[in-house]
Amino acid sequence: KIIYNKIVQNKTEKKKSFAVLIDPDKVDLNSLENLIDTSIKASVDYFFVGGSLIVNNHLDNCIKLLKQQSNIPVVLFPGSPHQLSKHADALLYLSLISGRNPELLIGQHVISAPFVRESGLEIIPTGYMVIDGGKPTAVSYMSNSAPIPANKNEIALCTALAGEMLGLKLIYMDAGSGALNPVNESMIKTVSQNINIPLIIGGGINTPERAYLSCKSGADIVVIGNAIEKSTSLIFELADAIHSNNKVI
Ligand code: 1GP
Repeated sequence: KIIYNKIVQNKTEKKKSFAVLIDPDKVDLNSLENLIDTSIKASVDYFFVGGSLIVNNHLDNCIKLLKQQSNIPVVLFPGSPHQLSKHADALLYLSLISGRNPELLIGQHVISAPFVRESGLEIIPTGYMVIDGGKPTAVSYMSNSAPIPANKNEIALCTALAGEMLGLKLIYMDAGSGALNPVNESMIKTVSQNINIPLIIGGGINTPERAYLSCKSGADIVVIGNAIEKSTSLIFELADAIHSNNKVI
């Protein structure tokens, strides 16, 4: 449990982490080299790899390149059970606990269980919660279930608590890729102050300010995809904003 133990240790030490999200459908291998290089220089903590659809077959090649060119841990964040690669370090084993679609709570897990087990990946059981980010995103459409309203902190809290008590090891609150509004600070505070497992926040975080505030409110890991796809050099400012929390204790 190398990756998970590290995440827990960082939480205990109040160290905030930055995960760069890579959608293998959206990067070509040349721009990926540049992204890896920048991520190393900016001290990025994790690569998360996944997307709502993987329509090309870049997943394996993309992960192999990440592993060849850096020591940054590669964590799969799959949009479907087909998105598996034994070359990664760990798998966020997502159950969509904010939704009421049994397929995404347990159905797909049953079907893919033997393959997941065989992959040899470190499995991290994760309660995945989609929060309304102000516009329809791929995840709300693909999951066929409603997101948690952005102002319903108590629903988010009870969902996260239930996930923790069911034995899940991480909570990931996601406003959806390209969300207009990231998960708001008061919801992050409410949830983070009341659970013991690490909290991941993503979706619509496109400025260093937003990244900083998510951490300050209680996120342990901040995930950023879209903003980086638009400007690789933004990685430096985002990393500074996230890691600057580590100096304030
Ligand atoms: C989406 O949380 C991720 O699942 C990241 O979202 O692409 O908006 O950064 P962005």
